[in-house]
Amino acid sequence: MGQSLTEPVADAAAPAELALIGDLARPARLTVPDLLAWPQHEARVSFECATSGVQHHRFAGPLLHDVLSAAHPAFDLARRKDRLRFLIAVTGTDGHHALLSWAEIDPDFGRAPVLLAARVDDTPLDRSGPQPVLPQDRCGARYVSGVTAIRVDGRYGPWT
Ligand SMILES: Nc1nc2c(c(=O)[nH]1)N[C@H]1C(S)=C(S)[C@@H](COP(=O)(O)O)O[C@H]1N2
Ligand SMILES: [Mo]
Repeated sequence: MGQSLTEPVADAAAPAELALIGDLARPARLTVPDLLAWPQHEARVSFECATSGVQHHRFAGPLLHDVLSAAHPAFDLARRKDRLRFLIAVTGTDGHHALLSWAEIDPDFGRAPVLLAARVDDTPLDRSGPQPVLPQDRCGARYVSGVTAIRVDGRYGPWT
């Protein structure tokens, strides 16, 4: 079957878009250039891949915590215990999927300096999409490339 001319087709020249969705008062669609609006951080990291060995990269971009906080997660910022139920689910173009917890990146808890990279080794990620950078991860599996969606989810428990 041929492709219909009226069907929307992904435009390879268009900047990749990331959807911030879930339990957010201000869900958003962001491009990689949009990520330059937040304070930029740099991280030199190495991580191991089971198939390709140790990789070394220099990433730059905002803190994931800053980007997600601007989308106003549905918790009371003044109440620390309220945040502990929230998960962050990151999805890539190919369906690769990884979870973080909110507490992991929260300055009051795990304080992991996780970036949402806009640039790797001086190459902008405008076309491929942003990439989470987890300097404390020994393995590279959560460096999801080509992120299309980040879902903040606070529906976890308590179950009775
Ligand atoms: N979208 C996507 N991102 C991904 C993966 C994947 O399969 N899909 N594999 C992960 C794994 S297992 C590793 S180790 C790193 C590998 O990074 P590299 O491609 O720079 O070697 O990418 C991670 N990011
Ligand atoms: Mo890997």
